[in-house]
Amino acid sequence: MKLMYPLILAFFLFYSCGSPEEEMIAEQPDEDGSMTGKENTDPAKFSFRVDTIATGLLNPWALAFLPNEDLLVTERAGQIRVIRDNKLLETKISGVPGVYANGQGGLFEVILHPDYSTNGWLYISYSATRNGGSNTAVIRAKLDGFDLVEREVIFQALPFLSGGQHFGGSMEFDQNGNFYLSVGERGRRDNAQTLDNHAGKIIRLNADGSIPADNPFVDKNRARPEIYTYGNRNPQGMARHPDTGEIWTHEHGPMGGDEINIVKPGVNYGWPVVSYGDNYDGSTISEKPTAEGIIDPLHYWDPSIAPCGMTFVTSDLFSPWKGNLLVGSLKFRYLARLELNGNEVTSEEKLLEGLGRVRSVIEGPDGLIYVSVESPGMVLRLTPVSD
Ligand SMILES: [Ca+2]
Repeated sequence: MKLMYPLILAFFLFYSCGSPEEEMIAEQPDEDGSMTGKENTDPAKFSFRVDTIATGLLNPWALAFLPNEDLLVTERAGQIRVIRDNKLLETKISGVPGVYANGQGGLFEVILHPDYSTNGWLYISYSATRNGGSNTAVIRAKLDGFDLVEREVIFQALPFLSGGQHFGGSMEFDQNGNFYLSVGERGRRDNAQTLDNHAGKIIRLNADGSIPADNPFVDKNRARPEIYTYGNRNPQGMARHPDTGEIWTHEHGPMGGDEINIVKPGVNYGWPVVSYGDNYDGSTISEKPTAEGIIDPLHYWDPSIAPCGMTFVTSDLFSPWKGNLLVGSLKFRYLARLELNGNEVTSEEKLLEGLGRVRSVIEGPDGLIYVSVESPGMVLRLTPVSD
């Protein structure tokens, strides 16, 4: 339990003195892997330090660096906060759209357009509400100081539905400038298999919200033309592969069926026709986990980890992890480091165990890794330490 002691100690240090800058050394596990239960026999060993750079956040969700090095943090209830020089500023961003902050709904991600430095567009996903219902929406806007200006709703998932389940909300751009958004099936599983609604889908748009002419269902009767994939349950993580440029996503499955998939046009990912998981009451969803016409996940978690947030490691500072995939676990409160061989997940190591529900993970422009966690709400930074 070598890892846990410094982690717990750092927690108490933090709360007893209130400093935002408490540091600790999180050492790599013992050779036998007993601390982490990881299965890799040749672990990418090196030490890193964990700095707490902001605390007191309420359900922090996504992180995004601006070119001026300000770090934006969304809070689920509907605020965008700013961390500047490792300090959480009191002033909040104004002009954030009103959100349906109930259940799993609220303010989700903020990302920058790939050409942000020239066009200034930020993309913000959230659950919008109308007539007592809600569904996932995206605005784009520009920052003028602390104000969001030139706001445009570029997408609204339909229909508006009651309840607070499964909004998705993860966003990414591909290398051609196409925009992707995940929308959960809103707790109504059959939505995911019907193309007349946006729930349980990956959406693909041009950067201005218009519909790409080569989307797979643009010519199909009664299909929403924004749909790119279907049969998705509740994806809350999306990342562009640094070499292939493909968009990877993961999704919350039922009990024992969280998945990683690669986003491909027109594909049916199976929910709820097939799943590797079972219903939470133990009943069976599908006798077989695969079926003809449905693409198998490239990885699934059993037990479910409740994945949220995802990034590929590209930083030279983390060279032993280069090409790995980092995924947050809300349920088991750790950061998963997945080693890959092509599209195959070959091993998983658990990092940052026990600190909180890991909501998101990004690489900063400084090459360091930034993580947001809930309960307690804070932002952490991982820095390699040379021995
Ligand atoms: Ca599936």
